[in-house]
Amino acid sequence: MFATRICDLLGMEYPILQGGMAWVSTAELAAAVSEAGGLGIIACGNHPPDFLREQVRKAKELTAKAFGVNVLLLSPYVDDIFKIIIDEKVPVVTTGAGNPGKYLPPLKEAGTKVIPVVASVALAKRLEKQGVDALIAEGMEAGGHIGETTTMALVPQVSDAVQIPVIAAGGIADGRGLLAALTLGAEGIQMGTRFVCASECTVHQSWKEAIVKAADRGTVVTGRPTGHPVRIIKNKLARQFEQLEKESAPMEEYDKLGTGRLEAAAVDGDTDYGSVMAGQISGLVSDIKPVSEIIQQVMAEAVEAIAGLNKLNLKTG
Ligand code: TUI
Repeated sequence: MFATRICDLLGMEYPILQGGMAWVSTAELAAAVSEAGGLGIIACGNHPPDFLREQVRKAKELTAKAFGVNVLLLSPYVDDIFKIIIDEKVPVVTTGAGNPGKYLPPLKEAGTKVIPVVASVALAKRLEKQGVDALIAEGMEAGGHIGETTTMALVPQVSDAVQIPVIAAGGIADGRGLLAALTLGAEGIQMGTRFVCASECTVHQSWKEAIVKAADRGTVVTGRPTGHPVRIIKNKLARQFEQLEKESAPMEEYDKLGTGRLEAAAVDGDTDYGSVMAGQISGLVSDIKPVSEIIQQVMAEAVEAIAGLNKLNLKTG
């Protein structure tokens, strides 16, 4: 059921990727997702290269299945990170927050599948020409660093513009979202927020609880004037960012306010002044449970959603 080109490409049972979230997507979570039939992804964030090597080796101990690594293209260590990915023969790479074009030749040479996150049709077309294997079209409903277009508008436009498989991301946390994404032309989904609230996720419990508590308007976009908008849970830090915008504060003030805040949320559980990144779909996430249960539930809900559509008697013939 739902076996798309993405499943063949990445050797997965279900067309479900786990988002590569800095400070959240560790080897434990990634291995659990791959073991459960999806594709788990370790995030590099701004961590030094040794962190990645250790995480990749840990994931290899925890699962024999394929997993991926997400590279934040803004990282100061990006060149060394790609060297480790090639050296450790990581099978799949996703990239975020930029254009990975110049890194493609060595990755392709090494046989690594490359799946960049895009927030626009223009970048999607350029990257297809440059030979990437698939694309993740991520809407602004997502948590963390985001583009400007919604998933509903972006996914069909990217899907029409390229031949390679497209994975939808941003605002998806259940089987209805999976079915909707397939309807829009995607061949798989990536979920971030839903997997933060997995038992195997090593992030501080307070971050998970903040998502469970959040309602539909529980997140806000911070840092727009810096050119790097980031969606987080509405908290005291979010209000401080809002104040900077009101004062038209200089860019250095944003950097000063943001430094160390992601670590504070992930490690110390500071949900007041931490950068608790989460998507708009937080309001739909109401429990913390094992990865295998999340994936099985999403697949069952997608089947139910088809039955629901059939009840509408949509047949045109
Ligand atoms: O990368 C993400 N989400 C992230 S990265 C992150 S760590 C961070 N912390 C503080 C500030 C900034 C980052 C937290 N969340 N998602 C993938 C993503 N990529 N979303 C949007 C984009 C994107 C945006 C523009 C991809 C390409 C792009 O193109 C730029 C270009 O050169 O055309």
